[in-house]
Amino acid sequence: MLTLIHAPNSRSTRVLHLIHEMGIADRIRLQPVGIIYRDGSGAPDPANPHPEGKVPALIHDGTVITESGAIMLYLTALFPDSGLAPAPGTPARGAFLTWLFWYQGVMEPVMMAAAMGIHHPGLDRNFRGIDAANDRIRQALTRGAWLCGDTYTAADLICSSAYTFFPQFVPDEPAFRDWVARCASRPALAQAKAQDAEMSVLA
Ligand SMILES: N[C@@H](CCC(=O)N[C@@H](CS)C(=O)NCC(=O)O)C(=O)O
Repeated sequence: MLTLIHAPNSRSTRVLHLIHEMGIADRIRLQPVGIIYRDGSGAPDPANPHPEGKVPALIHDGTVITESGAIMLYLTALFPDSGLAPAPGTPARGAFLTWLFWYQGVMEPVMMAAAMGIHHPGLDRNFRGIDAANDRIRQALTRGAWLCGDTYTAADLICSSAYTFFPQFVPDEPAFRDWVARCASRPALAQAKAQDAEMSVLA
């Protein structure tokens, strides 16, 4: 059995979005949990099996998978016909894996630091910064409409989510703005948000 540990309007909404993109909502049980939100509201939930009390977590027959990118990789591999990930062995697969790991290891920390106004030469040397991160995406968008080429994948979903959290970092350039807007207007995202809104009312 597959269970998504989820809190409405949080990082786990990205996984809920992916689930709708993949058309597998009927295969996954949702377990809403409480978390502490960025504004300090909310509370940790003793029923949350995530080892740090965070979301998202995916439980597959008792195995706990955490980290949004790892969950996306796990689900797209488990349901390979869903069309949200290039198949292993294809040229786009390398780009896909790169984007997922780059997002977790570089982009999200860089965005968080920039949003909080944290600057340190060591951080800049290791992670570069928001301009370098934007540049990587900019370069990819000169090669295709989406990060892995001509097809929308989970890489677009997760990388664009950072700009939804922090729209101030979207460069004022048509190709960039258009990519963010196309990612934000996916019907599956609207479905995930509607489900979140329903859950928030019930909470
Ligand atoms: N690196 C993790 C981050 C998970 C994370 O920080 N989730 C937030 C929700 S937006 C959370 O659960 N916060 C509650 C807490 O820190 O206690 C991922 O990408 O899945």
